[in-house]
Amino acid sequence: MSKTVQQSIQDRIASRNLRVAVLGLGYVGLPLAVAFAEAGFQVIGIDVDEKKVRLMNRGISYIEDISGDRLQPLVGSGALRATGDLNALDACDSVSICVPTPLRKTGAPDVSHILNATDAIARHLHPGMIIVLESTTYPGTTTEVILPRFHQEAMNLEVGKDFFLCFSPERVDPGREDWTTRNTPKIMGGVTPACLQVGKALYESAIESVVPVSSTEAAELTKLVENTFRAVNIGLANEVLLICDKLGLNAWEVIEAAATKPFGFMKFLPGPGLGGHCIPIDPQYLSWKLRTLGYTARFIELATEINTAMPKHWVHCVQDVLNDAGKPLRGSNILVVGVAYKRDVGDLRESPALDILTLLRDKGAVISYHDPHVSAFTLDELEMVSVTDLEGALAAADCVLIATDHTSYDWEDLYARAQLIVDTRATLHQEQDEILQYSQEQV
Ligand code: SAJ
Repeated sequence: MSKTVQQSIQDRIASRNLRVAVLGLGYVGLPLAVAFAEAGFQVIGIDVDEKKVRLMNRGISYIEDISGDRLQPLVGSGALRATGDLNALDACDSVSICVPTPLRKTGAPDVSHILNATDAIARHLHPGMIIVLESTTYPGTTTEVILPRFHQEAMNLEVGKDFFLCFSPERVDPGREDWTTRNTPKIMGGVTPACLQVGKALYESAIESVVPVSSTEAAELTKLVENTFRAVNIGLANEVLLICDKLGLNAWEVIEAAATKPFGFMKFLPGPGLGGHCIPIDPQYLSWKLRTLGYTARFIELATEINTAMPKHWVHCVQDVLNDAGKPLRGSNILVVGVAYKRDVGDLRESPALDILTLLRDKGAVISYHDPHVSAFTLDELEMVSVTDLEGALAAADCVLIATDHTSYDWEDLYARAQLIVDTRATLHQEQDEILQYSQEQV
């Protein structure tokens, strides 16, 4: 009896006789392509960005998680190559989709990159193909958006029998060394049980632990719950700050004290707001989907309301400390220290520091910034360049606002040089063992 398509593809996975494609070679796709190549597969990376394709084919890594020493041998041996040509999908047996899923200006999901990838794959869909969507998206995308396009293009092929369709959310935290693509447990959901079996067999060959769930919707929601959990708890930490302001207490002292409880508490800290390409975005995918079903995800809406109001809160703090010193905000020199969305990265995406700078500028302040990881950027057509003389800038500033607590700063020295400080990260507090009583003007 001839083998079923599933048996045949699983045998080829076991013998590494499978041509694997990764579509989208960013901070998710490149490490995944390397993981499959290191597991013994022939891998082709596909990206519309010809610069990424060129660098990868020269064995030059543009992603901090992957060193050139790891990439070069894989490219040199031919195990891994990159192309911009989507027709390469014709010769591929599996394709993992790792494309961006941002928000539109309206706040609705932008799945255009997923649609482009889907249409390209549909044109090359053939028996035995495994398709795994990794991009974070709302529950239902795989079965309501991707699957119908495959059926339109290839009516004769049946999902779960002739081809296999799964969702497996990415869990890459750029710059992290302890949890990598290979050792971070990977959720996997299939459109059918056979899809799950095949997708799990493929990913288990390159990733240490694959956690099956009952459907692609469950897998899609799992990822959104992970990051919504963070956004809501960060929102709570920010509300604790607002509560402490009302009570004349220090939020960091209270939260650090609560964190001494060895069980039943997880520490999140107040800050300038919510930045990054994941945490501010992913919950909006979930709340949007629920709104289409006539349900309001109140925790998400409330956390969003609090987190997005934090930049305005901190600008009011600047106005208050200047006012106490008899200075108007208008015309005052305000130096923002750290603009990246979190410490020790150079990523500006959704950074609340940008909102703070815009609010300060709109109120007539003379703004400048320093960030060792961000040399320059454009703020609404205004070219911003990091000051080079930090000491001089600290002395010249009427007020310093600390937005990002890069570990390279000497906070004690910075505090000594600044006239007035608004510290959205309570940096000095983090450096000292015991919990110190802070007067409010230092926060
Ligand atoms: N933030 C706070 N207070 C906190 C923690 C974070 O204000 O207690 C702010 C950060 O400054 C930043 C934003 O929230 O602006 C997001 O910070 P994050 O630590 O969540 O970092 P991300 O955005 O890089 O989140 C990624 C996510 N990884 C994936 O989606 C695969 C997230 O799930 C990880 O938990 C997180 O990294 C991590 O733990 O580093």
